Amino acid sequence: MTADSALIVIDLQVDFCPGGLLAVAGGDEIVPLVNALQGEHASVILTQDWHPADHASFAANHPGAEPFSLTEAPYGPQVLWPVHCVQGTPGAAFHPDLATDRADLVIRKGFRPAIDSYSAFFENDHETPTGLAGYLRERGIADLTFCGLATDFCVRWSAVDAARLGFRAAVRMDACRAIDLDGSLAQAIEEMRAAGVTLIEG
Ligand code: VGL
Ligand code: ZN
Repeated sequence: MTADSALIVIDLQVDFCPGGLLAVAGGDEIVPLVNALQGEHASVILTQDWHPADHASFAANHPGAEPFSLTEAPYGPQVLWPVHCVQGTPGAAFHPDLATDRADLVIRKGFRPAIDSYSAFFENDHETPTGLAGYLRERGIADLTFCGLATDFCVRWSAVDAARLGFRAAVRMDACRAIDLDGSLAQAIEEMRAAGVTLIEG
């Protein structure tokens, strides 16, 4: 363990686990490993997908649109999701078995109604910052390991942005699970590698 290393646990929330509103297959299986990995890092940071009910990423807020269809948002293509992780609902809570006591920071994202936020660093316009990069730099944390849900959306964008911002970025693939929508997992792997993210199979 180095003093400048952080484990960043992405969106390990009830709605992304089996039984939830946007369930990722096997999402709950990673919880014990994620808990164990916390002991290998000086700092632990959790992200929490945290949408208002009128969020623009919900298919239900676009009359006639099907969940998992694509729309053109002002900032680019956007998948329309089933309603999920609505602020204050049980589905937005962390998985009940996730250890949260060691977290130094919980960063919420996706709270602006008009824009989605996959990455822990930027909203989906790729320019509105969440503040996480500044937090890490001020603390001198340079070495980031990502895990959580989902590999091909929020983990992918977080890790790619981290590498582009100059952090050392690794993903523990065995502590992630994917949605895999139209080849999105293969594309995510290719993009993370191209950005210089280290993929650890565990
Ligand atoms: C996520 C879709 C919508 C994720 C969040 O955490 O990967 N995916 N919101
Ligand atoms: Zn979301």
